[in-house]
Amino acid sequence: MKILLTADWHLGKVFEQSQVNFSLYGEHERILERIVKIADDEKVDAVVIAGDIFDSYNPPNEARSLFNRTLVELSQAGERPVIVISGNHDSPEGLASIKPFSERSGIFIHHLPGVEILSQDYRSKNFYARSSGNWLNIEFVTGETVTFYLLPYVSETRLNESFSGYTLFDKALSYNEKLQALISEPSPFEQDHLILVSHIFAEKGILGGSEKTLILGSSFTFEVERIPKDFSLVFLGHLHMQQQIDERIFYPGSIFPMNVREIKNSPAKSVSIFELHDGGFERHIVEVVPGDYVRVVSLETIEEALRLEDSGGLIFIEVKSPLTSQTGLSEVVRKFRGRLLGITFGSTGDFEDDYFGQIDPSTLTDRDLFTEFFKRQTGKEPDEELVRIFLEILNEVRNEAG
Ligand SMILES: [Mn+2]
Repeated sequence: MKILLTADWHLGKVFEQSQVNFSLYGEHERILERIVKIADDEKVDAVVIAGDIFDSYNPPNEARSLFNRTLVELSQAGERPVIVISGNHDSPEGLASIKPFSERSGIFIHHLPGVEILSQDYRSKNFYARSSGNWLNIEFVTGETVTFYLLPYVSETRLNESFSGYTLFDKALSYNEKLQALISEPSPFEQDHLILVSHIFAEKGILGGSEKTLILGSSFTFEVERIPKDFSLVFLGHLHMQQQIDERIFYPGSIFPMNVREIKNSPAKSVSIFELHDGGFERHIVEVVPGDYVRVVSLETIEEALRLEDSGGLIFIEVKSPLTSQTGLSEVVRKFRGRLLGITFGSTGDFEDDYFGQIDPSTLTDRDLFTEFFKRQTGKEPDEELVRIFLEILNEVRNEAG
């Protein structure tokens, strides 16, 4: 059995710190087409998408359409199971809104733990799927069976809500212990392969550079020794660098670098393909973005940018001197039209001293938090009117929430 693993699509994303507001939509569209082609060429039996489908709770409509279209293509008219969980960037209810249609097309979305995955069993020519709580069991006509334990990202508050009255939950348990209790329940199915799918920051994992901090109760990471040995494979989303944590735990990484630091850390992006057989598996990765397609160049002056060789890919330019020539800038913008992710002057576009990494956000005022966030997203200071409107809306929301 062959499974394609991907995660962290972040559809609807605008490249961070890009003063030119570079939307990644066009890139995403091409990459997802490539992923569909890889799934078909490799003849994979199932596809798993491990969270952060969208970049925000309210993604643009074009991002939603792209997601829906891609799901339909991946599912091969309901003959290939496609499994989706929500990540910390996804609105669980937003993802769940297509469930009434998707579950009748062999597309299985798990948006919150504790909610039943399927409202009814699903049968196609190729496979039979049924669920029990967070467990999804798939039996192929070849006789091979796989059970997934799907653990979508969930905040501690939401976790406590979805399990109020659940005897497993001792309120005094830490978040790490609660997740461990959940995944330690025995599978109600019989299967050849048992796979855990989640969206979490595993201990020892390496950050790509644009992941939003996950606070798991009092800790930032999930201790991987808590994962029961019964799982032969663990498929994770959240970390944007493709990596293997130990012999059975894998992150496929994001499908595109989303800020300067991620380009510097790992410009190449891929999906992972697992071939499962009796007593083991093999994995190989297939590139969806080559390492030389996206680059950051650091220059002394804007004039140097005009002499740069054009590689045909995307470029982020950091100019060390301040902007002196408006004409030079327009010429650079013209030269790289459609492929200039951003350009900074007088400093690097990369926040070497990660503001949020060094300061406890809870000690900041709403104004400072918003200003920092805005600078991070757009590379410039918000104007006073925007800050005022933001604070006004924030107060309204707080008052409504009572
Ligand atoms: Mn992510």
